[in-house]
Amino acid sequence: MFRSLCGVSAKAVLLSPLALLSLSTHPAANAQEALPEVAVEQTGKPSARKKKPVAQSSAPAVDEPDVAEPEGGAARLPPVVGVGTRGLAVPLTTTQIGRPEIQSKIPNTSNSAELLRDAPGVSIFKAGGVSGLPVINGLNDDRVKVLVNGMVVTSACANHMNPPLSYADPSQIAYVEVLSGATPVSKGGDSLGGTVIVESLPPHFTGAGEGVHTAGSISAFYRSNGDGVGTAATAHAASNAVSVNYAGAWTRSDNYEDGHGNEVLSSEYEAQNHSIQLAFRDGGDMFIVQGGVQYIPYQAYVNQYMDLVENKAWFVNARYVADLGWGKLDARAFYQTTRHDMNFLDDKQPGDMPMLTDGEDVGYAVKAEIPLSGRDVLRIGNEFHHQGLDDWWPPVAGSMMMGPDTFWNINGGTRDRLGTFVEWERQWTGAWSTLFGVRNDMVWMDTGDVQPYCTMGMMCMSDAAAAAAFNALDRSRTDTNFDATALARFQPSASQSYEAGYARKTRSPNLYERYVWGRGSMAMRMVGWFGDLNGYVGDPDLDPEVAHTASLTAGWSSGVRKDWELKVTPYYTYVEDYIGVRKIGDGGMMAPDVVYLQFANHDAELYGVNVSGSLLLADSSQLGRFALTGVAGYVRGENVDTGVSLYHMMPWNGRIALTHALGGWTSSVEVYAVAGKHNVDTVRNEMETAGYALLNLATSYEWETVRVDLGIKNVLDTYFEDPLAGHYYWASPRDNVPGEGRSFNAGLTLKF
Ligand SMILES: [Cu+2]
Repeated sequence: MFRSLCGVSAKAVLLSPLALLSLSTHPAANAQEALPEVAVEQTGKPSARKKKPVAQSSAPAVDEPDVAEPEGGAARLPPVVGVGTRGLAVPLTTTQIGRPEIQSKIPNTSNSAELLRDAPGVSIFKAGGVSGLPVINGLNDDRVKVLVNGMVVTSACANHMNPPLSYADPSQIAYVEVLSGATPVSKGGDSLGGTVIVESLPPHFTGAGEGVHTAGSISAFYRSNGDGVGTAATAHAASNAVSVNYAGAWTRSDNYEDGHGNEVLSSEYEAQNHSIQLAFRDGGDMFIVQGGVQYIPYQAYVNQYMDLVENKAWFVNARYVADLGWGKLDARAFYQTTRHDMNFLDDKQPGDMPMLTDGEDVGYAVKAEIPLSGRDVLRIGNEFHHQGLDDWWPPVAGSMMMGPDTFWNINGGTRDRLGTFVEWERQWTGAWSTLFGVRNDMVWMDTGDVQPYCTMGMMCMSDAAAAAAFNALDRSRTDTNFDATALARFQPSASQSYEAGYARKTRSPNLYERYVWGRGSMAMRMVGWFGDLNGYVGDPDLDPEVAHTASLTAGWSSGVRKDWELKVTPYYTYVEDYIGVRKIGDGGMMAPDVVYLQFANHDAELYGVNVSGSLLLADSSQLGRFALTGVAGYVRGENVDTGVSLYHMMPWNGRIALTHALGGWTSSVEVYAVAGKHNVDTVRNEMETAGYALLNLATSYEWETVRVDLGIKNVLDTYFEDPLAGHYYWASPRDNVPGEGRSFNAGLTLKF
């Protein structure tokens, strides 16, 4: 019998459909209740409960409450339980997304960032088909800490075409945790907005005396819009002590059509990811080593001058999790290297302009969780991350501008960070708990001499002068950054919880923000991950940005059963030295829409509110469970120095879904609505967008060995422009990128 790759997915199906579909969990609501039992299960010991066949689980889990698993249980915990998975290390603002929800999204998207979209406060900067950039509470991209299996991976591209989440296909992901606002220092560092933790399909071990077990799955999907297809496969073998997992995925899509039936050029892509995981268990200890490769032969960019024409990467990642007498130890080490090639795909323009990047990320993290008493937990940790980057543009034969020399955009750039934290959590009474943490991150950055395409003649003057000035500088920089977090939670009953938090968080500039130097119009337009088609230059004297965030979360529910839930989180963030831009020129007659910008420190403030909730409408053994779930958010961000709106602030947006679940059958009718975007960054010529609403339908049925997903996205084929999609390369005069029109999506998964 197939018992699921990991136990997590089978267990998850036993959960209440309401919990499955609700994205507004507060996982640690019963922090004082026992969690260790779950932890043991998660480290691989299958429990008798999990053997219950999926198809027979017609009785919702809500009717059989499980005290060991507060609100959602196994699927709501990381597949491998390490440090920081309980109590205030999981603040009330956390959204945990389990395998069932992820699985239902696979037919709809190949972009793992889209998996986060339903979490309160999250929106996505549109990039290529698999490379969206997450935003949490208005703070985007590098300001969000993204950990894929604990690895810190940095975009190795001047357009951030290969952000961390682009290295994992949705089909390979088992668990996502999104922390917004005031995050514990144990999960922070070198970020401002929040933390995204993504974990792949976990190891699974057999019980004593069960012998060797094997399992696997193959799946395929089709999307009518863009003729998108994909396949994924998993294979698994396990004994009592050893687990081997393979997970691979391949996907491709042509350009999609908008709601008017027009093809949106430069939106095609193809990608494949493969990984192998080997895990060994000995009692409560586990050692996991994972290796993987990625190959993207092409990914077009609708809002950039360049396209990705090849991205090749591989990684090795090792982790050791141990339950020692004095506490829990969680240690990781990783290496990833990426070769990234940009040029023009057929859509964009003829000709040739190769731009190459070599990036590497190396690091370790050692964290420990030590129970000091029945009430106190101490978490300490030390981590190191090294980023190395070369970014160079070979000369183009016969070109006046692009030659005769190689353009060195970043030559031997390095960014090394050593982080150390200590965090103390105390359960004062049954209702009150607090968490205090401080951390230091030392950041050292440097880079080598640069070179323009040419040094003689009119065409070369700006870049040649800029290179000479840059090479004359002392470019090494050291930042001493301090973060602090304080959280207090008050939970007087199962139906009420309140949490107040303050966090000071610091991010040092990335290598591009500090060290990109070209002043020629072409060189500048090659830099920027904003999708605005403007040109950017760095500033070695940029200071780190420091955010002070205060937030309050109030959650109410009907009690343990959660027949209804409501959670509201208002927040305010003041950012000292926010890395924004100042205008240094424009495109003039030649390119009237383009502005040239230099990264610059300003003060900024952001504030907003996130709301989420669910409501059980009906629950009958014949008709199943009907529920409403909803999420809404608003953010406003402003440059305090100038009063101008920050770039890409998501206007009021929300989704409400009517869900139904009966046995293995789940369905939803969803309306997603976005208000018009009228607060725009006028310095960048950001354009306004109109409000819109989209209707989405989805249904799925899961038998023991077969799962079918059917859905229609944008049922009414509505034309819309996503407020964070940026500017359409093809539009003249300048315009927004059109969103995807209707798509019929289907997916099939076979398990064996
Ligand atoms: Cu690129």
